[in-house]
Amino acid sequence: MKARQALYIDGVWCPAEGRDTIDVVNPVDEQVIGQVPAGTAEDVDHAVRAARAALPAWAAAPPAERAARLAALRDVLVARKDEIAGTITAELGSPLAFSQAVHMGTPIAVAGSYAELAATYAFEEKVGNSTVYHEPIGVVGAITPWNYPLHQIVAKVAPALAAGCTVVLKPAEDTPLTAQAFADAVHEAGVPAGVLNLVTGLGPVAGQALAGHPDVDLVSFTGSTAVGSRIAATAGAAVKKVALELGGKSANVILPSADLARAVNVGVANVMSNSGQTCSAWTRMLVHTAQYDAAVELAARAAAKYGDRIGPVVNARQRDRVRGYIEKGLAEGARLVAGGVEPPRERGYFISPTVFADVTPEMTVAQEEIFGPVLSILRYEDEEDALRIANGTVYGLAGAVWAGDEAEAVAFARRMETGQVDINGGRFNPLAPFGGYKQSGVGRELGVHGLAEYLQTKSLQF
Ligand code: TXE
Repeated sequence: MKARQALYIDGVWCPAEGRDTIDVVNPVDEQVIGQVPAGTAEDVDHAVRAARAALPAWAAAPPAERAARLAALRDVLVARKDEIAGTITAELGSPLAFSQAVHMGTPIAVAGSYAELAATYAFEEKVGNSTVYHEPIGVVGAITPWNYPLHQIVAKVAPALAAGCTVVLKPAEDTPLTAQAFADAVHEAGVPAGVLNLVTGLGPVAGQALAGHPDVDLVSFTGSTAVGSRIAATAGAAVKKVALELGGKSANVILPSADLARAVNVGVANVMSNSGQTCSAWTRMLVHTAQYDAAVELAARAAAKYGDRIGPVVNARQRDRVRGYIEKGLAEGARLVAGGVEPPRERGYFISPTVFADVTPEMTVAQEEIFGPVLSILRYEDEEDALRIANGTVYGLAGAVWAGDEAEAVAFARRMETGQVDINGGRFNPLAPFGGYKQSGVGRELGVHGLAEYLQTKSLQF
C-alpha cells in the first residue's frame, strides 16, 4: 500500500498543519517503505472539532443504521483481507500467513460481533418505575499500539461506533499504514464524515494533545503502563473517563494432572507467536517440581523449532530492550536452554526464540513485561505455591491453567488475580471481555462489556 501524505478528517484526506513526517520501516530489512504526516496539536484539534460536529447525528442514528455500517465495514475488511495483511507484514514484519489468519481474522470477527451487538443491545430498558437509557459517552480519543495494528484499532473503534460515539484515532508511529487502510475501509463502508478521524503522529505530541484535549469525553489507550498511567493522570485532572489496556506477565499454570507435552507445546507457541509482542502472552510457565526437568526439555525443543519463522520484533529500540532483558536474566542466574543474545543481524530486528529455566519469582525476567520471544519457566512445590507465584506480579491481564479435570482447572483459575484465563488451551471468543486486574489496566474490551465502556446511563423516573 502507498503511504498517504495526509490525515483523514471529516471524511476527507487533508494535509497536516506542519511539514514533519514519520518514516515507516520494514523490520525485516530495515528499508523505509513510506512516510506519513506527524500530526500536531492543531491537527488533533481540527479532528476533535470534526468528531464533535458529527456526534449529534451519529448518536441519534437508529442502532440498526450503525449496525449496518459496521457490517459493511466488516465486509470491506474481508474483501481487502490480503491487501491489508500485506501492509501489516510490511510495517510490523510478521509472517504473511500470520497476518492473514490472526492480524486480519481477529478484527474481522470483532467488527462482525459489534455489527450484531449494535443491532441487539438494549440501549433502553425499564427498571421498576424508571426508564434507563444507555447513551454514547461522546467524542472518544483512541490511542493504539503497533503489536496488533488493526485489531487494537477495531477493538476500540467498533464498540465506540456501535455505541453512537465519534472517534479521533492516533495510531502507533510504527504502524500508521494499517491505520490509513482502516480509515479507507471505514470510508468505503459508508460511515458518515467526521465519525472516524485519523491523526498519525508522535505519542508525546499528537497522542498527548488528544489525551489532554478538553473536548474529548473518553480516552481509550492501549500501550505501556508508563504512558497509560500518565494518560490516566491527565484525564483524572479533567474528570474524564479512561479505558486502559496495559502490560502483562501472564502465568501458564500446568497442574500435575495435565497433559504435559500439550500444555508445554501450546504454551511455547503462545509466547513465540507474533514474536512475543502480545500483552496477554503466557510468558511465565509454572511447572510442578516433579515434572520440571521434562517440561524444560520439551520447551527447549519446541522453541528451537521456530527459528526466524516467528519474524523480527518491530524496531531497533524493542530489539535492544528485549536483548537487555535476556542479558539481565543471565546476570541474575537464570539458565538459558534455547536462544539467547546473539550479535545484531546485518539487517532485520530478529531475536531467536529464547527459553530460560531455573527462573525464580523475584527475577526481573519473571516480573517485567519483556515483549519479545522470551519464555521463563518457574518451578512450584504445591498448588498454593503455584497460586502465590501466579499472583505475584503487579500485572493481571491473562493466563492459562491446564489440568486433567476441567473443574480442577476452573477452581484454580477462579483464584487467579487476572482478567482472562484459558482453560486447557482455550479458544478466542470475540464476545468475551478482555482487560486487566491490578496494573494491567482499567476497563474491558470486546463484547457487551467493551460496548459498555463507551456508554453512559441516564434514568428517567415515572
Ligand atoms: O509503547 P507506548 P511502546 C508495552 C511493551 C513494550 C512497551 C513499549 O512492554 O515493550 O510497552 O512500547 C502513544 N501521550 N506495550 O514504546 O509508548 C504511542 O504513540 C499519549 C504493551 O511502543 O506506550 C502509541 O500510539 N500517547 C502493549 C501508544 O501510545 C502516547 C502494546 C503506545 O505506545 C504518549 C504496546 C504520550 N505521552 C506496548 N507516548 C499492550 N498492552 O498491548 C506514547 N504514546
